[in-house]
Amino acid sequence: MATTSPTSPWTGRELTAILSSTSSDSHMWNLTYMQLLLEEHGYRVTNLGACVPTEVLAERCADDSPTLIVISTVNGHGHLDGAHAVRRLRQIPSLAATPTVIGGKLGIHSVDQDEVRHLRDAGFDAVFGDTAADLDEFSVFLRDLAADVQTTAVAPPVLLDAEATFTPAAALPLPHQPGELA
Ligand code: B12
Repeated sequence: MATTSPTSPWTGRELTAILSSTSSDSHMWNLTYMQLLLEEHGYRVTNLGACVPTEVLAERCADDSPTLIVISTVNGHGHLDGAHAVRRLRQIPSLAATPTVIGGKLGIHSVDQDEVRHLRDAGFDAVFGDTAADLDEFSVFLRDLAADVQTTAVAPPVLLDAEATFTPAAALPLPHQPGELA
């Protein structure tokens, strides 16, 4: 089914997301799930897949300048690999403020507040766990972000007074009279 991404009449920006696993994580169904969720929210998703080297993630994000970067991880190393990845992303000036989140099974404990704090300190804007409540919170985050993007006006479009300023090409004086160059 063809889908269109919402764009803002003010910014003309499309909602795009880069979705990636961490460098060590080989699980894939989490990525498929997150891709579908993001698409439901109107994002055009580039899914980089599993075991993505940090430099590949950084390069792709720098090239694409996405609206949002989402790291999904479940193998238990996310609190370490994720922190490493986001520190690298934040070193790139154009990605310093790009909304970037991580979620899934971040360690081997259900929710470890030390890990969450560590990931926030490393540079993530939001950190989510693996429960249904986390998915709900993430959906709220996505809606808020879409609303922000839609209302961040670069400049309102200036509507010209068409009748006063528009001169049809046919009414402009020709540089040469017809037949003059013949
Ligand atoms: C299938 C599977 C595998 C397959 C993966 C095949 C594939 N191509 O994907 C194989 C056999 C390869 C595998 C390997 C390993 N696995 Co495995 N695997 C599983 C299993 C059984 C199911 C995972 C799955 O597909 N779930 C379906 C998806 C849709 O759900 P999900 O992954 O949980 O994602 C949800 C949430 O996490 C959350 N979420 C995820 N990302 C994000 C992001 C955001 C922003 C948000 C909001 C939410 C969110 O939302 C998703 C939808 O609900 C789980 C156990 C389980 N029942 O979960 C273990 C499990 C994930 N594996 C585990 C482990 C340890 C491993 C190995 C390290 C084992 C080993 N010693 O080799 C390796 C990993 C190696 C590596 N380099 O990563 C552990 C992780 C331990 C932990 N974190 O506490 C688990 C939990 C099993 C266990 N109970 O011990 N595994």
